[in-house]
Amino acid sequence: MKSSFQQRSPPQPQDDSETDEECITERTHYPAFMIPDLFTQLPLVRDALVTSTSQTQDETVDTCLPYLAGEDELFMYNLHGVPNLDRERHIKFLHSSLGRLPGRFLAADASRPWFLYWALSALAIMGEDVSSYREALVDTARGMQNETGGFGGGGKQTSHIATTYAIVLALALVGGEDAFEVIDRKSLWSWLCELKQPDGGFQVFLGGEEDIRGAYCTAVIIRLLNLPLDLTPTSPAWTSDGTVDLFSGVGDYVRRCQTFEGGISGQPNAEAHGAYAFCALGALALLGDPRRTIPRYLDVPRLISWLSSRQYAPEAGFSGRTNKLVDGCYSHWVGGCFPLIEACLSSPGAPDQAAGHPANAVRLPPVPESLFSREGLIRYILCCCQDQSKRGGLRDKPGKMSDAYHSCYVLSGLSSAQHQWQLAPSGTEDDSTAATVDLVWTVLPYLDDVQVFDQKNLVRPIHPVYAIPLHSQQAIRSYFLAKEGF
Ligand code: FPP
Ligand code: K
Ligand code: ZN
Repeated sequence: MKSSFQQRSPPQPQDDSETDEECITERTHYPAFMIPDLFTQLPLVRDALVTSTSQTQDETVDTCLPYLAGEDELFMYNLHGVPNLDRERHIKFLHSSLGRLPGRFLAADASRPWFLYWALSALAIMGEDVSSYREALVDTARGMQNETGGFGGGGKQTSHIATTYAIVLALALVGGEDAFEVIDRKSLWSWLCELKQPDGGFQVFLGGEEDIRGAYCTAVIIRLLNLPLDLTPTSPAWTSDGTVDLFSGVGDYVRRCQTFEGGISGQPNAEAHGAYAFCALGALALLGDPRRTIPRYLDVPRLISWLSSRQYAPEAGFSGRTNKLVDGCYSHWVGGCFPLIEACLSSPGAPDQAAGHPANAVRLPPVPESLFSREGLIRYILCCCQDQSKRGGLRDKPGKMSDAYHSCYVLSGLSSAQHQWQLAPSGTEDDSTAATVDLVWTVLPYLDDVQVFDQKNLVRPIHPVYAIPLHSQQAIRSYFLAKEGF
């Protein structure tokens, strides 16, 4: 891949006036030099059957190619054919998304905690200090909390695991005691116990559907807030012998969500989707040392095969499921699975995987290099996912409007592509101890690849499990670890 470049030389100046400094700085783009053919040409082997699926796929390639080939008029491309991350515009877009929103957002009222997390997270990834939002967020979050535990989208709205997860992450992002103390941990814990089901999974709200989002969001909340794992006697999963806790059966629930394709579905016996792959890995990584829990419950080689199939050429971004289109948000949901898997496979002291899933009876080899094309994902993100107009923000693909959701997950994916995480050797075999929960994660910029972006485009690392910066995760967890009782 690296040897095959499209050799395009910059145009030679026609006369003297073309060479003066001013003319060059005014030019809106440079011809791309070093773009591997992989990202500018259709795949060599193509299925001849034309269907509506293949047609929309071809249209998507047509839409993306000019951006990937360095031909968009509004971008300034570097010699690799990659534009800069337009931080200034994205930051402006995200700050204004945290202000008053126009009336058409009324329909999204129940998702207000999400909008807060998405915008704050995107800003934090770009290095912005979001603590100035603390006071406003504390006020807003108070009004979203229900006495019965959990947070809804706003005053008097039903508590939902996803909005609770989003607001907890948002509070972690702004940080500080005032933000942490908003959360009524005792009622939150008893509400989670009500959501816990006898089959190991969680309902997403009382009486609502049970899916893998419930397992991941609950695990994140429990760990960040250092909640007890004990069940209340009124929990649907409670047993009198005291053997069942909030984490019992979660691993088996996740196992039942792995499909024949190798990917993960939202519930057992449904279609594999990238968003749920991230939830599955995240949930398992929070049960204990992910080097043991992931291979114990998942067929890792098949999962890696499915995850890898989500990255397309020439677009180089990820799709969420088989036969669907690339979309910037899967840079996180799918792309974000790789740093965690890579860390599990390559960190020194990784335990013998042969003890895990039967399919792993053959030990997985250590990963010598990236399990996905980081270069490709970075190209898709910087070339195709930036709104290059005044509006700013990041998007699904060219032709789509930018929004806070895509800004958050495109930037999270960029962070995953630019970094490499490692887990310190773990000394204990007991998954339930705090020692395995507080594993030591370290991160470095990813260096073993051709770096197609300029150094100033490096964004902040985000934690491969909690999807917030490491220091924010550590601050909230250590705050609640230091607390006795509720
Ligand atoms: C399909 O959308 C999308 C899904 C089936 C799952 C969406 C779920 C999430 C993005 C997040 C879940 C995680 C948490 C932590 C709450 P589509 O049909 O519009 O898109 P597609 O064509 O790309 O599949
Ligand atoms: K989509
Ligand atoms: Zn999307």
